[in-house]
Amino acid sequence: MIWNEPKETMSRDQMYELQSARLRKIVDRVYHNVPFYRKKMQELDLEPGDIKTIDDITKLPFTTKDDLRDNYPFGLFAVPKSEVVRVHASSGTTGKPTVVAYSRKDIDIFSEVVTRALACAGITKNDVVQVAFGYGLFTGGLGLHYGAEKLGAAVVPISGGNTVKQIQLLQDFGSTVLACTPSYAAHLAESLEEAGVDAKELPLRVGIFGAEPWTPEMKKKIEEGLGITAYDIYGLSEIIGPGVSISCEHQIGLHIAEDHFYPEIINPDTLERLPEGETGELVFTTITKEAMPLLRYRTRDISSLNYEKCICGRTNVRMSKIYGRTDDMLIIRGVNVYPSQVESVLLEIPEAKPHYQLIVDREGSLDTLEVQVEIDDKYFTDEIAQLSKINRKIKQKIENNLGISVILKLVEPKTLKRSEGKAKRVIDNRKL
Ligand code: DLL
Repeated sequence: MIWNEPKETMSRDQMYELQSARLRKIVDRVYHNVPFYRKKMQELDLEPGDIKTIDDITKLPFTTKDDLRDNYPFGLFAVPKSEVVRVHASSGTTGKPTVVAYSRKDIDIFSEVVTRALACAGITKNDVVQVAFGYGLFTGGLGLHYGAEKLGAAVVPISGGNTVKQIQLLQDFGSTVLACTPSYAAHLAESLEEAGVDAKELPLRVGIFGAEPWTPEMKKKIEEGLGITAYDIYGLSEIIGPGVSISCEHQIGLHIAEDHFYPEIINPDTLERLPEGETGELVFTTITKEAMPLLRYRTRDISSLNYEKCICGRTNVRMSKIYGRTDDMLIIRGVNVYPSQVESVLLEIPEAKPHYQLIVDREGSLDTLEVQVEIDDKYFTDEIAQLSKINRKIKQKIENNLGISVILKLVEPKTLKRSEGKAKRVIDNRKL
C-alpha cells in the first residue's frame, strides 16, 4: 500500500519544484539561524538568494560528522532550545557522541516517513510489530515505534536483546512483523531453531531490518530461517533516523523519502557530484527539518541512485543497497577489502556460519588479516584432519574473493559474540 500517494507518486517535474522551493526555504533559515552555516556560505561568497532551484545545491558547502562533533552538543540548532522536543545521539567509537535534535514538526515527519516505509513493506493496521531495535538514544527503537503506531499496527516495544523473551513474545503475542538489525535477526533464527521452535509455524511474516550493512546472501538466509520476507530499511540519525528509505516488494533498490531528504552521490575524493547510476558516497540535505537541518551531509555510505519509476508505482528515486561505508573499507597490503565480501563467501559454504570477525594487524611492515569463522554445529568434530580440510576450503574461497592471503581461524560453534544491535565485525589493531 502507498501511504502518501501524492508525495510518493508525484511526477519528476512536480518533485523538482517541491524540492527547489523547500531548499530555498531551508537555506534561508540556516543562513539566518545557524552561525556555522552562515560562516561557511560567506566563505564561499554565497547568499541565500543565490539558491534558486534544487540544481543550485552543488554550490552549497558539505557537512561532515566532524562538523557535528565540533559543534557538540547544541551548536547546529536552528531553533531555540525551547522548540526542541527530543534529542537522539549516536555513540561513535571515538570521542564525543553526535547529537541530533527534533522539533514537534520534525517528530511528525519522522513518524510519517517510517509509516510510509512500513506501508511500503506491506504492513497494515492488522499487524503486530515486535520492535527489537534498541530504545534510547539510538533512533531505531523509538523511530519504528511511532511509525508503526501511526500506521495503526499493534506495537510490541520489547527493545533489543533478551532473546528468550523475544521468542516467547513471538509465540504468545503472534507478532507478524519483526524489526531489528539483520545480525540480530540471524541470531534469533538460530536461537529459535535451538529452542526447537519451528519459525515457519509462527505468524511472523515480515522482517524490517537495517542499521548495518548486510548482503543479499544474508537476506536469503534470514528469510529462509524465519520463514518471512525481509525488507531493507535505511537511515541515519543525522538525517532523521530509520525511514530515509526502504525497499519495496520488488526489492530493486530502496525508495527515498526525497520530498524530505534530497540525495546526491559524490566522488568522495574529488567531492564532485556523480551522474545517475554511478556508485559513490551518498550525501543528503534535509529540506524540511526544523530543529537541526543539515546541508549536504556526507554519510560515508556507498550507493548509487536510480530515477526510473518503479513497478510498484512509486516515482521516488531509489538508492541501491548499501554495500559498505567508505570508512568500513580496509586497505590490506594495498588491496581494498569490505567485510561484506567475507559475509557473501561464508554464506555459500555450508560448513561455515555467517558469524565472523576480521582482525587486522601489522607484523613488521606487513598487514595481516585474520578471519575468524564459526563452524556449523553439524560439521564440528574432534578430528583434526577433517577440521583442516574445512579450514583449507574456507580459506581458499575467501582468498579467491578478496585477492589477498588470509589467516583463517575456525572457532567452535557459538563462541563469537552475538550482537543485539549493530554487529562489530572488524578489529583493526593497526590503529592502536
Ligand atoms: O542506524 C538508523 C536506523 C535505525 C536505520 C534502524 C535503520 C533501522 P545511526 O546509528 O546513525 O542510525 O547509523 C547510521 O548505519 O550511515 C549506515 O552506515 C548504517 N545503516 C543504516 N541502515 C542501513 C541499511 C541508524 N539498511 C548508519 N543498510 C548509516 C546498510 C545501514 N547500512
